Amino acid sequence: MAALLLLIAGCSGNQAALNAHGHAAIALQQLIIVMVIICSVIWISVTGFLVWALLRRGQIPDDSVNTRRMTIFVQAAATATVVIVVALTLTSFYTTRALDAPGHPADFVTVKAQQWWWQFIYKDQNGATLFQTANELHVAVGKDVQLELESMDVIHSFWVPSLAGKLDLIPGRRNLLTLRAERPGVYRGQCAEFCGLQHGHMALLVIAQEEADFQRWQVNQAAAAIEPSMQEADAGKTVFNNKPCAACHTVRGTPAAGTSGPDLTHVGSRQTIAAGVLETTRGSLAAWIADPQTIKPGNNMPLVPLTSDELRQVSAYMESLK
Ligand code: HEC
Ligand SMILES: [Cu+2]
Repeated sequence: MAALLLLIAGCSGNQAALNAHGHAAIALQQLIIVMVIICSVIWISVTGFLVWALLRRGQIPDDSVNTRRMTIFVQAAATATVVIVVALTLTSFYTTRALDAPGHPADFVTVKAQQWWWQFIYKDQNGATLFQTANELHVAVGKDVQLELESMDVIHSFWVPSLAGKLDLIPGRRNLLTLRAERPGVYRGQCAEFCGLQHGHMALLVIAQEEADFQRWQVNQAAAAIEPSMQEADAGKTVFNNKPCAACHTVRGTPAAGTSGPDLTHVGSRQTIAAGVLETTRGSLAAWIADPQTIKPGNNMPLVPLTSDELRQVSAYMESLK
């Protein structure tokens, strides 16, 4: 009983296929429920017959009437099996096919998975890049967003269970997934295909916002980084650009234009850093920059030696990039 309760408890929260808030996830949830109900009914009846047969063992005369009844029963059961299997197959086929049908996407995002973080490139209708961000996808409630899934290295899998089904990101291929959140909220996702050491630390958040909030967010993300107003953060900007940081990271509006790490133009506005490993705070930024390899062993950001003053300044700068 306790185990059952634990299992059911796992079906709530913001990362659960049975707590669906996206059109695709809702369709899949209905499919799961139909399958579970039908299979449960079958399992219970088969077990019931088995128990009945065991209890009545030796009590039913082996005469021609019973043999005929048995034949009819077996034929009926075989027919029912075929009908149910075909019906379930068709239901499953048409449900998943409906999810693949091209909708009328309002927004377009290219998702580039890499060990071990998610790059999100927002594009306009014509495929021109608007801006990019990392590990945090914002969408407008009720609008279809077309995700173009690509991988920079190995196979990853994009799965936000409360919003949609799972789809792989495969090197050299382009997979399309349409996402539509029906309710505002923060939905968690996770890479769902083992992709190396830090696969377990490759999470993402989908933040579904009302249209006006989403527009405001987009305008802010598309803008260049704000100039630090505090002296400490300004000193941090200099440190950032003089150290190897700028070779890997872009901060739009500054000389930093590296592309191998996440775009940091608005890193301070994101809820988490390092693909969901730490909540974004001044302290966690400092901890990450001081020693990324202890926090996420094997990840592609090396330890860059800094003095304690430089660390303080550079983390103030990162935090200021809202
Ligand atoms: C060799 C390239 C490289 C260098 C040099 C580098 N980084 Fe990174 N950085 C990365 C990569 C790759 C990640 C993503 C790691 C992950 O989540 O797996 C990252 C992540 C980050 C993040 C978290 C971003 C997010 O949204 O999750 C911050 C902040 C950051 N780096 C700041 C810095 C600072 C400050 C420096 C210089 C002291 C620096 N980085 C040097 C490659 C680099
Ligand atoms: Cu993975």
